[in-house]
Formats: sequence, C-alpha cells, structure tokens
Amino acid sequence: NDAARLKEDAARHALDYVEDGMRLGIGSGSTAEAFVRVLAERVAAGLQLVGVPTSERTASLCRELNVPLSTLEELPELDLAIDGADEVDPQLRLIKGGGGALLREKIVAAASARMIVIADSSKLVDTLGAFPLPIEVNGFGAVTTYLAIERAASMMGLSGALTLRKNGDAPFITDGGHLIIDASFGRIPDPEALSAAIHAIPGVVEHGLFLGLANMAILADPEGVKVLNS
Ligand code: DER
Repeated sequence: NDAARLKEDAARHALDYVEDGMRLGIGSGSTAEAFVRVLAERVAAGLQLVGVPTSERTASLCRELNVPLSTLEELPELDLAIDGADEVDPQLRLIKGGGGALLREKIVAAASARMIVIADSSKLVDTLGAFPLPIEVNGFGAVTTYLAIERAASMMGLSGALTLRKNGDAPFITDGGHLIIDASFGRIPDPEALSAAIHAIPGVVEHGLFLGLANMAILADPEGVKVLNS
C-alpha cells in the first residue's frame, strides 16, 4: 500500500549513505524494518557491514534476513545509525519511542558518528509534541516518578495526560525491563529545557526527545523524497 511504499522509498534512499565495511546502528519500527529488508538485499549482493540492532525485534528480523550483527560491547563506536521517528522538526529534533525502543535507539544513535532518520513526510512538524512524548521509567517508585514528571512539566507551562503504556491488560515492558509513560503535553516550545527537566528526575531512565543527534532526515512523500540536513 502507499504507506509501505513511502517507507521503502525512504529506506532505499538511505542505502546511498551505507558504505562497505560500515558499523551500522539499525533502528526499530516499521520504517526501520523496511530498511532492514532492502539492506539485506545489498548484503546478499555482497555489501560488507556489521549491524548493531536497537531492539530484540529488529535483531530477530536481521537474523532472519542474514544481516550480520554485533553488539555495542564489541563495537562501542559506530559509523552511522539509521532509524525512524514519530516526529521530526525543521531543526532535526525528534520525538521517538512510539515502538518502545527509545532507550537502545538513543544509546545507539549517540554511539554513532552520524544519524539518518527515515520516515514518510507526514512525520515532519513545525513544533514537536502532537505525538505523546514517551518517557521510559524504572518500575521502582513509578508513581512517584509520574508525579515528579507532572510537576516538572507544569513548572514549564505544560500539562496533559500522562498514560502508563499497556501491552494488553499488563504494563508494557521495554527490552531494558522498564515501563513507559506517554506524556501528551501538546506543543513543546522548548524541547531542550523539557529534556533537561525530565532527565533531572530520579527514576526516569530516558525519554523520546532526540536532540542534536540526527544529521539528516530522508522524508518520502508521493511526489518523491526530500532530504533535510542539519
Ligand atoms: O519507536 C520508534 O522510535 C520508531 O522508530 C518510531 O519512532 C517510528 O516508527 P515507524 O517507522 O513505524 O513510524
């Protein structure tokens, strides 16, 4: 369908930036999985690379498609990370975490010399925040953490529902064993300030604001592919 084709268009365009012998961070979500599928074609055709996956789900798809994998323990510095996003703003600031993989995604993105975002153009927004901000929290004292997030946000003039992400009737548990709170703050005028305020809260493991990490965004729409550079 059209949505799948847009994801594949962006994914194929990203292949142009994957060089032989690269240490590649591989993202999570449906667009990143479209990238894994086209990457696997190139690997089958002889492209040399090793990937570090950002989720168990991406890892199993890579194994299924024979994309060679390693770990950050073996390769603590990567050349390039390719990942999706839930929102991208004109400064290439991102909201990620819709798929619950934000912690490893951010660690891998930060370990990479460059990060390229692949998405359909509907993800491009003027101001971040229409998509609820995923916040990964430790299960210990999670209600206390919830209240602290609410207080920190209100001190910045932000308010909105904070929802514990569920997996059916049970809490969603991340690959890292944590919980996720989705915060519907609405427009976030100062992402850097919000990022710092949330990081200051004990019990918060990480959040889905990716600031200063993406170097490029490859955005596909029916007219073609648009490339934004930082
Ligand atoms: O959860 C994530 O961070 C994903 O990368 C998400 O941001 C994009 O998922 P999608 O490609 O399925 O829209």
